[in-house]
Amino acid sequence: MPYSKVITLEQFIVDQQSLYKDAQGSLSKIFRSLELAAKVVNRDVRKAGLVDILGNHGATNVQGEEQKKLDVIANDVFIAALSRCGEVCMIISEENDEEYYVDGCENEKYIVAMDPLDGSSNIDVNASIGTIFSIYTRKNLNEKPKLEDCLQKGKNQVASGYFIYGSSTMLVYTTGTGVNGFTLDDSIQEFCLSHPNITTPDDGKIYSVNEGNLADFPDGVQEYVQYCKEKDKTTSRPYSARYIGSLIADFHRNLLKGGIFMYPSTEKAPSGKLRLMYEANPMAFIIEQAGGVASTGDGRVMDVKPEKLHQRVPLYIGSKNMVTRVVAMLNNEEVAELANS
Ligand code: AHM
Ligand code: MG
Repeated sequence: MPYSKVITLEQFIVDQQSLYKDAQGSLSKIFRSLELAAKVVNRDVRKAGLVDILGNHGATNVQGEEQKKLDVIANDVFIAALSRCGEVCMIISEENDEEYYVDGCENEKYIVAMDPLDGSSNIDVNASIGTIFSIYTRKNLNEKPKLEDCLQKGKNQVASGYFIYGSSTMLVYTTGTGVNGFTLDDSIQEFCLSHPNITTPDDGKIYSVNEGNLADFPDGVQEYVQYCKEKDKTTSRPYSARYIGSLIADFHRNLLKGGIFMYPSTEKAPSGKLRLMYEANPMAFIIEQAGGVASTGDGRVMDVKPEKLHQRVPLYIGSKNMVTRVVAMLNNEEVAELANS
């Protein structure tokens, strides 16, 4: 394609901004910071095998999980970039115990929640990993920012997205008017629009779940997994099982091709593993904007009122008819005849 036809992320954001008469460019500045940080992390991920930045950092994060060196690097890089943009008053991160207040920005309205390096168990084996982010606004600008400002329902998100450091590096994001994907052109170091207006199929043929835990899943989920494996020509079953253990990579594939990702509750982890603020909500905003569904099994993910920063929720996310079916099975409800689900 001639480069005159290429739309860079920067240009795309400027064009979008001109659609809103009151836009002041604050969100664009935040996106520029996120983009810069992602390029730095991408560079480090690409050379991770070459320099001594692989392996464990030796510390554990607030959830008792081992932090990898790259987790720490990514966390620092994103916090530094977002702090510098002058538009963000608070940052909450999967890697930080507490909320982080940006110096000199206590009057700003934006809050960023992030998982700076999701899928970190995949770092050492060269599989896709990524950064997930979501952006909120503070409700009461007359007061200083405080923890409660962060504990908002996902439906209040102003924007959410993820960078995936995969066979190519991509940004996929939404500001509530559809979902667009940009691929990093390494030669010019620009994210270029490559996947405009992403929509996800209502029916998919892929299911993604850590089946090793099957015996601990709720009965309805076990039944659904069995359903996915049954032979049935009219619904194109059995479906394909695809699970890499990196939410971003599993989600991204299913978003484009159609499918369902599940991280159910288990006896040991009644709320599942994934975090509401850093993983479930941002992905839920994207999937809903792409025509899919995100449920905790008990209701819409984006309707859950967070009670604490690192709260976990069970997650069923992806193609509309697939998620609807597993949620019905979970709740012992009659499954309506859905086209190919
Ligand atoms: P992380 O944020 O510490 O990397 O953990 C989250 C990851 C998700 O990316 C992935 O979906 C999940 O953990 C995989 O968990 P499991 O190994 O239990 O299947
Ligand atoms: Mg994560």
